[in-house]
Amino acid sequence: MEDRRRSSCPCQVLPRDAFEVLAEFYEFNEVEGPCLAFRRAASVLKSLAWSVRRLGATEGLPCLGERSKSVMEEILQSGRSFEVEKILSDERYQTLKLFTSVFGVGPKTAEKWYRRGLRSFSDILAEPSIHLNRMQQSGFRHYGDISRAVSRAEARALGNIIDEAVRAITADGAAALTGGFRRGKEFGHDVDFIVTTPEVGREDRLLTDIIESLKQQGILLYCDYQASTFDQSKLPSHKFEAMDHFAKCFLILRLDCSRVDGGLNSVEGDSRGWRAVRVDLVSPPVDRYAFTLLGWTGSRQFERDLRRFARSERRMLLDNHALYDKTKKEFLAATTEEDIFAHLGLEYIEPWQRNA
Ligand code: 8DG
Ligand code: MN
Ligand code: MN
Repeated sequence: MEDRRRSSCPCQVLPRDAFEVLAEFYEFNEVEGPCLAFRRAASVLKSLAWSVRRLGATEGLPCLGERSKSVMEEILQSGRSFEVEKILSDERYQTLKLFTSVFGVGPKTAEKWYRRGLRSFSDILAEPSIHLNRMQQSGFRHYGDISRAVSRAEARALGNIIDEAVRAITADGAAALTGGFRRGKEFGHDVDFIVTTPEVGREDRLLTDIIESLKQQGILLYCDYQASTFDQSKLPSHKFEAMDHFAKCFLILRLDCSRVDGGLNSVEGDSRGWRAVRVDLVSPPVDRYAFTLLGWTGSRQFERDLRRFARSERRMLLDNHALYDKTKKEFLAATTEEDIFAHLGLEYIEPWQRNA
């Protein structure tokens, strides 16, 4: 055993990747505690400027519990983790991972299909009793394109398309890039924008008008529009929930090669002349713009940590809609992200520093 370990390539798996696998395993099994713990551990390692070579070096780092440490120790010693390898070779894990990689397929649907004995995409597509909803149909149709990363040049081209659409509708409207690209990432799984108009109450219409314009241009491949359910009298949510209540839409757009400097980030796409890309748009009332910008810039882990800090250190509730001071029993207004950090008694944190 020892010999085999020593002769194998060291560090086959990075502790961070191992934690991601473990987190996902628990997510598939709907066990939230360890799932979040491993996510947090992965995120702490990601934030380090150095790679861990000795367990001792991790002393003083937050969020590394006993289990994370023992997995890390095994990996540092042998280059692998028995538990992670077991998960990776597990048929159920592999199948759920494959199924949830389709747009519109969450862990519950994936589990249902797995239980029915389905193991591959062709199994699903050949099964007559399976009804795919519209989102899943698009997910399969554009699977190759939307599983491929979106480049910064493609995000910029989409920014121009959304910007043009907004300006054609209202001269004082604006579109702002958010999500991973605002944090400086070079690649993303989608492109996220906030669209606004200075006129409070006009934002719902703005979004439906943009969708109409994209349809007219013949580039709307899929659209899931959700009208606003925002209620300004409600306190910010205690729980971290990724979903917010503003008008928003989850789209698949057709991006033509000719619009992208340097071409598309796809091999077939270039010969076809276009590729499909996932785009998210959210349209808050302008007085909530700063909260939405902060919320949609992410990362999800950063948002979770910031909300936890607000609650436990400041007795304040923060979400994508508002900031509420429980001591003063009042909402704190903000027109910029700087205002929100100031209310929280924090120095401004640049988007590129929010990649937790
Ligand atoms: P990526 O696309 O490059 O993979 O990374 P990302 O840009 O950080 O992730 P994302 O999944 O696009 O989410 C961006 C932010 O948007 C993230 O912090 C969570 C946030 N978000 C909300 N509300 C909602 C919502 O209702 N749906 C989705 N999909 N994301 C939301 O705040
Ligand atoms: Mn994104
Ligand atoms: Mn998104």
